[in-house]
Amino acid sequence: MPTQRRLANAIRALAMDAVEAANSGHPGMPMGMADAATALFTRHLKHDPAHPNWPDRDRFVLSAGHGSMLIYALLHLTGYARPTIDDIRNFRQLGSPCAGHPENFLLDGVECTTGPLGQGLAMAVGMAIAERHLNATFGDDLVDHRTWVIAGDGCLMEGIHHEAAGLAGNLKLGRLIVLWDDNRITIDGSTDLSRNEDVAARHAAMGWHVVECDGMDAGKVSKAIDEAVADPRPSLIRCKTIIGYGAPTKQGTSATHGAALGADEILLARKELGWSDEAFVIPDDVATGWREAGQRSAKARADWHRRLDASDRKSEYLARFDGKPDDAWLAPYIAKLLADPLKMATRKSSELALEAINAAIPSTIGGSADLTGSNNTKTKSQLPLDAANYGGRYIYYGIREFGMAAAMNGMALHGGVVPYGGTFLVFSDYCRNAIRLAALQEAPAIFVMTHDSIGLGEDGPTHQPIEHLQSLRLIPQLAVYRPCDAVETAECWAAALADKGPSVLALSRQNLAPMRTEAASENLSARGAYRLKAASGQRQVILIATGSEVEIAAEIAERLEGQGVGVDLVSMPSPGRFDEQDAAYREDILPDVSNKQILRVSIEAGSTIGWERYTGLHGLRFGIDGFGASGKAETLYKHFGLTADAILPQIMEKLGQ
Ligand SMILES: Cc1ncc(C[n+]2csc(CCOP(=O)(O)OP(=O)(O)O)c2C)c(N)n1
Ligand SMILES: [Mg+2]
Repeated sequence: MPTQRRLANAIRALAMDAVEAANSGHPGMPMGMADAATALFTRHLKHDPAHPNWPDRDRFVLSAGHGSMLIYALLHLTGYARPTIDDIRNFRQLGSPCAGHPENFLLDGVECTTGPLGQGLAMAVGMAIAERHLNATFGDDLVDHRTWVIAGDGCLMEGIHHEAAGLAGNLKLGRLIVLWDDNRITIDGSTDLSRNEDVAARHAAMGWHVVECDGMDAGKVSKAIDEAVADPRPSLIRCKTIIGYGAPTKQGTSATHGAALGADEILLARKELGWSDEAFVIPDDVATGWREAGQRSAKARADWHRRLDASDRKSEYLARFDGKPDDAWLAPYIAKLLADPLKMATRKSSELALEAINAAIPSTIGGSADLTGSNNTKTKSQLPLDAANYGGRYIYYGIREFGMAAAMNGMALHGGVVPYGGTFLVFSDYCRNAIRLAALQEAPAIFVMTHDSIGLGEDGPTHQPIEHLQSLRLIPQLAVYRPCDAVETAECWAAALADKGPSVLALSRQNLAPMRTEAASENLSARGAYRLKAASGQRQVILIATGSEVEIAAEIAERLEGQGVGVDLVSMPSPGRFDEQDAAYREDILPDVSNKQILRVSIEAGSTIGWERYTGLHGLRFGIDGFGASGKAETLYKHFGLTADAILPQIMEKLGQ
C-alpha cells in the first residue's frame, strides 16, 4: 500500500495538470488539502462508489467549491463511474461533468452545488439536520451517517457562516464535521489583510468542538477526525495547511489560488513531490491503493441493504426517498373550502392547507426565520425539531433567513424530507442566493414568503415588497406562486409539492375574499393562469391579476360588463408556469399581443416591469414602480391607485381611443 502522502500526491498531480490543461481553475486549495482529504476518504468517509446514491452514505460537501479538482480527483480515484480520466482532462470544458465548480446535477458524489462561499457549509447543516431527523424516525439500523465539509477561509468569513454555525451549535449537530483549510490565504493575499478574529474561539462560543492539527499530515488529520467523531458537538477541525503545497516557488502564496501554475513550476513540483508520471497518468500502486480505499464501505452498504430488506418499515422508508408525496389530501380539502368559503389572508389559507398536508405527508419539515405567527407556517401537531427531539417537524431557525434557506436546500438534497420555511417576501433578498442555488440544483424546497405587498400596511416601505415578485420570477427553474384565495393557495401548495425543483409561495397578510367558488376538474393554478370568469359578450378586455389584486380585477370586470364591455378575468398565480403551457392553451387564455382588438390589462401590487410580456406595449399595466408607504392597507391601495375606481376610467379611456 502506498503511503498516505503518495496517495495524496495523486490529487496534487491531477489538480495541477487539469488546471494547466484548462489554463483555468484553482490548484492551490486541492494541493494544500490533499493530505487531509486523503485521510478522510481513505479512512473515515462512509460511501460506496458503486452505489453512489445509497441513502445511508455519509455526505461530503466541498464548501470551498473553487477547489473543485479536489472532489473530481477523489471521485475518480475512489472508483466512481464518473468522472473518468478523460472527464478530468476536459476539466472546465463545455460538456465535461468536471465543471468549473462542482454541480450536483453533473456527478454522483457531488452532494450539492458549491462555489458561492459559505453556502456549502450551510447546506451541510441542512443535511445533518435531515440525518438526525430521519434517524429519530427510523432508528440507527437504517439511518446512521455523518456530514463532512471542507471549508476555506472564505466560507468561514461569509456572513452566512455565522447563521449556519449558530444553527448547528444550537441543534447540537454532532455528526457535522468541518475541516477548515487554514492556509491563511485568500485571493487578495494574506488573511491578515481582512481578518483578525479568533475563528476557533468563535466556533467554541457557538457550541462547537474545535481541534487543531497539521493538515498536511494525514495521520494527524485522522487522529483529529477520531476526536471530532467522539465529541457530541459539531466539530471544526482546524487543518493548518500551505496553499499550493508542492509547487516550490509559489506555494504559500495567493499565486496558487486561482491560476495555472505554468509548465516550469509543474516540472519543479513533480520533482518536489517525487511524482515522475506523465500528466493524467496514475501509477498502478496508487490507483490500486485508492480503489481499495474506495471499497472500504462496500460491506457496510451491503449490510445496510440487508437490514432494510428485513425491516417492516422498508416501504415507508423508501417512500420517503422516492418520487413525490401524493396529493390525495387536495380534493377533499378543496371540497371543504368550497362548502364553507371564508374571507381570509392567503397566509392563513396556507396554514389551513398545511394542516391537511402535514397530516397526509409525514416527510414535511416546516419552519420560519422567527416569524412563525406571521408566516403561519406551524400547524397544531408539529413539535419543534430541536436537540432534545430531532423527531420534531418544526424548526425555529431564528433570524437567519439565508441560513434557513441554505439549510432547507441541504435537507431537500439529502432526501427523505420535504422542507418548507417562511419569512417576509421582502426578505427574500436576504436569502436570494440560496433560492437561486435551490433552482440551479433543482432542490425541492418550498419558500413561504408572506406579507407579499403594500397590503401588509403599517410596517411601511422597508417591509413592502415591490420588485420582489418580478425579480424572483427571473430566476430560472424556480416556480413562483401568488395565489388569490384559499382554493388557489391549496392548489399552489399541491403544485409546489409536485414540482421537481423549488417553489416560492407569495402570500398576503390581509384578508382576501374567496374568488373560486366552484369545483374545477384540474389544478388550475398549476396551469399558471386560467380564465376565472369569461366575458359574457365579445371579449374586448382581458384583465390579468395575481394574488390580492384578483379581487380588484373582479370588481372592475363586473363593472365593465355592466357597461356592456366584454371582459375575461384571468387569474395568473404563476406566470412562469403559464409560459410552460402548450401554445393552444396560452393562445386561448391570452391571444397573441399582436391582436390589438383586445385590450390587455395587468394588475399586481408590485413592479410593472415585465408585464408588457402579457399586456403588450399597447396594453395597460397597474402596479407600483416606487417604494411603498406606511398606512392602512386600504388607504395605501387608494394612494397607489390600485382600486376599481381608479383603474376603471383609465380602461374606459383606452377603449375609447
Ligand atoms: C460568495 C462568494 N464570494 C466571492 C467568491 C469569489 N472567490 C472564490 S474563492 C475566493 C477566496 C476564498 O478564499 P479561501 O476560502 O481562503 O480559499 P483559498 O484561497 O485558500 O483556496 C473568492 C473571494 C465566491 N466564490 N463566493
Ligand atoms: Mg484560504
